[in-house]
Amino acid sequence: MNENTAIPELEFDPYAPENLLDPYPMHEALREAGPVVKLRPYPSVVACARHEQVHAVLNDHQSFISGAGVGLTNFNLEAPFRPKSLILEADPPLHTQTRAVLSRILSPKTVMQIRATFAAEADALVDRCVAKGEIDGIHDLAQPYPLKVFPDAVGLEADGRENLLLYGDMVFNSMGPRNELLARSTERVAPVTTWIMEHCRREHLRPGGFGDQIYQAADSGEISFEQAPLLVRSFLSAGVDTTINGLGNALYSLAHHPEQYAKLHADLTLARPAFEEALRWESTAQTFFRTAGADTAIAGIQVQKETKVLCFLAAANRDPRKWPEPDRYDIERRPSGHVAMGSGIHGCVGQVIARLEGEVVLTALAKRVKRIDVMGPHTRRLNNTLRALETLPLRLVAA
Ligand code: OVM
Repeated sequence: MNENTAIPELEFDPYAPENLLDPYPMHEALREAGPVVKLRPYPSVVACARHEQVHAVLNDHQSFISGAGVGLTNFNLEAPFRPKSLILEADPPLHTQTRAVLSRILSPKTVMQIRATFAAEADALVDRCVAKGEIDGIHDLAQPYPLKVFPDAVGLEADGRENLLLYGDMVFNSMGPRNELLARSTERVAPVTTWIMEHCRREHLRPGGFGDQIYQAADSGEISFEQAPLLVRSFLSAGVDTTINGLGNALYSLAHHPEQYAKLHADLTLARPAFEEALRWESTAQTFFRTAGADTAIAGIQVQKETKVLCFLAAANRDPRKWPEPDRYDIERRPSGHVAMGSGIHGCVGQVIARLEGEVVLTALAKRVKRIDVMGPHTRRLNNTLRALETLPLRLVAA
């Protein structure tokens, strides 16, 4: 008897454009079908969409490894599209060493040091947006802010930063299937990768910045000099597209919930919770995979070694088993336990920086703007992993 006959199989392709545009009906169907489901278009994958199982998989890094990649491709069976990340696509003990270095650089103490600069940049940018009145929430705010403050903090020169956008798009598309989206974003893979790897070298990094601090860890022997540029690459891969879309999704959430924005405008201490709730409600990273490192089980269902396990973070974040009225964007909900930044040993290492960016941008906005009007339809940039907006026409009504 094949025990896997018990697993419901659904027809959904999570990477089909209609499901990327509006994933929520699919998420509900996947959650309701069972704790573990199969997807007809991806026969070698098992998927979890309920909070309990997504959380359990992410918190069992021994059974569900990252070293075989956190996308659809199993790197034990197929070559990765780039040398593996030393933190994202690694398991202990390697992961433990590299994570220690990055988490020290991206620490709460660092936040104290950069907070004033990050807040001043947010104030200046939001001032310019308010002066314009009508803006594109993505191109005028959500995109330029992280593209300025984070590479500045890493210590990257100003020229060529558009490469970071192209690279992020590519990295997050590469975690899905080899579809049209991946093909289009990899058309320019060679020059973009060359630019990125060149800018991971110490001579391109401002002394004292986050990038240089990785090389300081090599100076002290904590990591090797061969590892340093690949760890800088992790900053450049994960630090920009994620926060751009986190901010974009937060603007979208607030613009479409004027009563929630009014609460934020009246009480600036809601800036952080409003950003957090946007992460739950519109999860920037919709999906991550793990790989069964040995024969194991999820919710009592057998999962064979090397099976890819698709975790629907965004579905877990709207699981009614976990959240009352999950489809409501409610900035007074304290959504602790959401998995938008993962969970367990691989949980977002840059989370304190991401939350700082969210807090200072929403605070700057709420201070100056009494109402946000939606001026027309938004458009989406489809990506195999990210929930991303292309345009978000808004009017900012000054307070
Ligand atoms: C990395 C990396 C790339 C993309 C995402 C990510 C969400 C990490 O290169 O380490 O974390």
